[in-house]
Amino acid sequence: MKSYHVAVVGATGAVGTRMLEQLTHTTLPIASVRALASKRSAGKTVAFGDQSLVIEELTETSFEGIDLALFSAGGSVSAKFAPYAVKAGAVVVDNTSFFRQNPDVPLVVPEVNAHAMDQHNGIIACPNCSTIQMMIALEPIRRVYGLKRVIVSTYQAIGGAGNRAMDEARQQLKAVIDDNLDSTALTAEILPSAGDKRHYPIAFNALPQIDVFTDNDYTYEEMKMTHETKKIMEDDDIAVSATCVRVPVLIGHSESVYLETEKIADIAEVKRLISEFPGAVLEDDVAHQIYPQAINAVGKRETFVGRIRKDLDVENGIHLWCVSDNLLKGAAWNSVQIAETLHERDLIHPVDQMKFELK
Ligand code: NAP
Ligand code: 12T
Repeated sequence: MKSYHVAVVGATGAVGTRMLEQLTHTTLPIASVRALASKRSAGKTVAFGDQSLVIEELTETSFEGIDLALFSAGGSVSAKFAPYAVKAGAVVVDNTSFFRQNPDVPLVVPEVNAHAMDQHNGIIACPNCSTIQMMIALEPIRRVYGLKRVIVSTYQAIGGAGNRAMDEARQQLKAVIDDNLDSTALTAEILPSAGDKRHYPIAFNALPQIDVFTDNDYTYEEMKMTHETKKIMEDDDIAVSATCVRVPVLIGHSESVYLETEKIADIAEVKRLISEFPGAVLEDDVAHQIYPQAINAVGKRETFVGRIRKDLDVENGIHLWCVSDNLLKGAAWNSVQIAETLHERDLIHPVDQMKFELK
């Protein structure tokens, strides 16, 4: 059987370390793993199961002999280096937002649209964490009842913003508790968005900004949910408006989702459809106070769905709550699952024609 030489770009990061961990529990036949990161980390080691991998600095020539490259080192790193990986004959699974809206790049949640990969051009994009878990909750409903409209509010974990954001949050939380500081007295350097001008404390706070603002007063994170839903579900008519909020949770995104179906849905049937959908787990038994919670999703590959109920006024309106480990299904596991699916479909091979420009 074929086995693959795999590279992980951003191997020291919050997502990259989990990619390596997911690769130790994969059906993908692996011949070797190369850990790549910036110059800062070169020569250090990262764990891969009980092995330890020496980190190499990412360069234009890092992909010689590589069949599959998982990228999670930021959009600018993917923009520059993913084309070099494709040129070297690798298939890239990119976890950044850089290629997601490129018409030559499939945007994939394997349970929903694995077929989109069949005609790939060497790069497959992994969607945004908040979009992925919402797709798992909505696709079983959409397939039977159709989907017209979604209004979502997220309660997003700090881990999505990387290791430095998690360190900052831990320090702030500790300072409030141990030193009796008021949250407004804390200093912040990273959140809400490392790339923006002002920074605010997350400890005991809720920040209605993830990523930077676009010119329509929504943030990029919110607009990613809008655009990515349409692309994954292959339907530009689905209306999606999002409000993305960072909360003081380290790992595990939660979302309150309101949706309107085309046909009027039966709630008991919706629960059954979700419970049977791959990657989804129904946790909905309010009589026994059973519903998805972020703390229970940490370390799991599934998306947990509950609090499913009819809108009080709109006949085709449904509310639900969904939770997933944003660093696993939201990033590392969805990327490794894309790789497993590529292998199952025999799609891990060099491309005939280069569609991406080398910079
Ligand atoms: P992180 O913890 O800050 O890790 C960043 C990683 O990128 C580190 O391994 C870092 O290496 C590496 N890196 C940074 N600059 C580099 C360069 N110039 N060349 C090579 N490697 C470089 O961040 P993270 O949370 O893992 O996220 C990484 C990226 O994944 C994000 O920027 C985002 O684009 C994407 N992401 C996507 C999702 C999603 O929703 N699908 C979720 C989270 C993150 P050093 O240790 O050497 O600095
Ligand atoms: N700003 O991959 O900060 O588009 O939680 C994922 C997570 C961007 C992305 C975050 C972000 C992405 C975050």
